[in-house]
Amino acid sequence: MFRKILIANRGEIACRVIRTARRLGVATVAVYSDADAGARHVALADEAVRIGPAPVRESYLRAETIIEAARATGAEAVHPGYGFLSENAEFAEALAAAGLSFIGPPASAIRAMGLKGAAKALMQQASVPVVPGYHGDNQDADFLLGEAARIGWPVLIKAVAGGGGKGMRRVDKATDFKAALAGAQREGANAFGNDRVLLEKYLIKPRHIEIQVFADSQGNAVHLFERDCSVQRRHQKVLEEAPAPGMPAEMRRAMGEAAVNAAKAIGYVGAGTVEFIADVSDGLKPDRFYFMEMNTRLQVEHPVTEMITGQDLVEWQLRVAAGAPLPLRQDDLRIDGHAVEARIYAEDPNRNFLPSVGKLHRLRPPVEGPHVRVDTGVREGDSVTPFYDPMIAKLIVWDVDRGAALRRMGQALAEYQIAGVTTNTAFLIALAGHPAFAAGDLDTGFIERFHADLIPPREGADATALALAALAVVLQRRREVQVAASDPWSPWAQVNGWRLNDQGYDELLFRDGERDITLRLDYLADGAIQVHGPQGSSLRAEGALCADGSLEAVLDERRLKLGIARLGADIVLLRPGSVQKLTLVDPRAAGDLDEAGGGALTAPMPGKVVQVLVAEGAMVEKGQALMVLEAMKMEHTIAAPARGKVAKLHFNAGDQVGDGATLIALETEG
Ligand code: MV4
Repeated sequence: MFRKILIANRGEIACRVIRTARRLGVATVAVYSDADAGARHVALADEAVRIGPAPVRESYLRAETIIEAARATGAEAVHPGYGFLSENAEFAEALAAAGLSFIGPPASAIRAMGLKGAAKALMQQASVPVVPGYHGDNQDADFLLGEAARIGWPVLIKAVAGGGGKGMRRVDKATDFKAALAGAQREGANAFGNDRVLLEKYLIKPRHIEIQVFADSQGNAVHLFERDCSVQRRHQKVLEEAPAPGMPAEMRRAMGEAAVNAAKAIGYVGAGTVEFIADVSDGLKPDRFYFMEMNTRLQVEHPVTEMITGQDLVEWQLRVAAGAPLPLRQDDLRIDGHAVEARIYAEDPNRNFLPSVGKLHRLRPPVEGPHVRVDTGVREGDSVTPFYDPMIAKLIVWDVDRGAALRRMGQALAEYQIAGVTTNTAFLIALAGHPAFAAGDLDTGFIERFHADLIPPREGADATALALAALAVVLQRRREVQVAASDPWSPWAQVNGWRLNDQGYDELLFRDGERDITLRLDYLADGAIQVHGPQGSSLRAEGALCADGSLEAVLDERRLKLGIARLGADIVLLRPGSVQKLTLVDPRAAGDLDEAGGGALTAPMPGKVVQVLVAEGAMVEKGQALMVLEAMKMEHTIAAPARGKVAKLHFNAGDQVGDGATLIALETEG
């Protein structure tokens, strides 16, 4: 076994690798960019080396710098994690040239799977089923049209160098073919510097089922069963599970065998994933699965496989890279129970999943145990930055069967408390609890089909939430006054809205989204408050702020405990499965918020304007798309918050914009 390894990655996967290395007595070296100097992976490692500024091109993608760090620290091997340099054949070769081991496959295996067409041809030779189509060298448009007609409509055109859905075009009829071909070629050339395409029969109702494989340098290869990753959004996985719901044993055997053959055909060593697409228009059928691509790395979703097999895949990687044989043979491996993983992201489902950057003011994960695992690279107080993937954590649950695992997932998600950034947890709760998902009615169109159920419009605060927010404000004011006062028992140190010749009362003005809500508070003799809200609601509230940042409250006859975060004027209530933000408006400072609320539309993060969709002077409806920004490699649409007139456009297509820059001045009505 290695004595010391360097982890050429950051975030949760760097932390994940360090955990196993430590357990095996292997010393660890982390690398970090300037943005990550205080990051969790740096704190966990035995030593750490700075590799450059925040942007990945200047840090985590710098092969030379990372190899130099490995040499300088005496590391014997490099674990690449996923993303970054993990599937870079030149990096694997450069390590070998520097006398270092790559904890990953041979460069030749990475290359063999790099181009889709060539990979498909190789797989066909190895008797691995591939989608019917054309993946040859002839790229003549008329020839390809003939091939498409032979395959039968609909046909899918794929850029051979494509990935993540880029350079893909569905074509339903011959007259649409050439325009779609040109589009796929253009996208392939722009994104990957390669305009070659292949054609496939388009599968109407596909499921994404992948097989975890492992091979050692002695020529042994096994599979560790399948994962179902069909629930995706724009080619980003959202929920992953193992085993695949409804998978017949015969199909599992056939897919496992095909995946092992795929690995053997390219001389694979280490952890890999063979992705298949299953045509489920007639349910899961043992002869209706096809090779898609092979990921030559450890994947984000590997923990679900670990949970159902009881194996540590990072330990397997380290052993195999150090030259040891696979720890187990195929017959030693069994599936036990069911595991589900959810990716918790700093993003806003109600704003088309726009990434949400900022400080994690409050971050309380569920309690971990045999049923609940949290893989994360951040702690409370850390920030989600625009430089890296905004994933906060992977939540993995295990139970004896799928139904029990999904209930666990719902509970564990509801326990999560995150304030400071917007997250997708409510969306994940809706997904894990959706009846169609529970029924195993999966395919890659699931999220689109059930969009309305999964992303309901944001709900306004109810009387309970308002009373809790008011109570939190009063308790916090009392605490501040008591801390400040020299004599905490002096009448001047009380927060009770005391007025001469009147019962103590107060008014609080909250802003909830676009709604302003005035609450009247009566201070009762016993220290409680009576909160009078809209529509005649009235609740008696008392309670205490706890040292762990939670609020214990009694509302009339109901006892509640919830997380509370105070971020400037915002009060964030964290109740099981719900996050409610209320902004306390200081009536003396009215106007501040009006400016931010209406009028100016600002850039949510630094980026580039790719499209301006309206002209100055145009009347726009609430929700209408006004501008498209590209930031963090994704497109974000800036929409009108209300009906109004575009008074001024501050930027044109192609302009760079800074975080918070005013993009558009909108004159809203009312
Ligand atoms: C397909 C397909 C239907 N028919 N191929 C999308 C990304 C790439 N890895 C493969 N993809 C697809 N290939 C044929 N012949 C549908 C998809 C597809 C998809 C696949 C897996 C998971 C999510 C998806 C979402 C949309 C389309």
